[in-house]
Order: sequence, then C-alpha cells, then structure tokens
Amino acid sequence: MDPRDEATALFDQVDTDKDGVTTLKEWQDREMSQRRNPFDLTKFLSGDRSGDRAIDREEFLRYYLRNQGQV
Ligand SMILES: [Ca+2]
Repeated sequence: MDPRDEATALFDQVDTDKDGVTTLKEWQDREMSQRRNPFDLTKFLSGDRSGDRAIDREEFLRYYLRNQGQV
C-alpha cells in the first residue's frame, strides 16, 4: 500500500469525530481500544508544528512519511 494511503487510512481511523484533525485525546482513545501503545505521545506532540495539540491531515501525513510509517 502507498504510504500516503496508509497514513490517510490511519488518520481517518483515529479521527473519530471526523472534524479533520486528530487530537491527543483521539490518539489516547485509540491506544485504549487497542490495548497497546502504538503511538509515542512525545513524537505526536513534536509533529504538531502549529502547537495547538491537534494534528491535521497534512501535519500527520508529513509526520508519517518522515517516520516511514513508524508512528
Ligand atoms: Ca477529530
């Protein structure tokens, strides 16, 4: 699968309220639902360039591709 498609699919999965941004809470909810920790929250915040603790689709895509899918 194209990494961009993977990133988009993951983003859509996490963005449960479909507002186009993923928040720390949405990632934490995903962690709990999967009963493991797939996402380093420090990395999450470092990917948040705008500093608002929410990552939009473009921010996430950049982050995902930079980390070669290792989120
Ligand atoms: Ca959201």
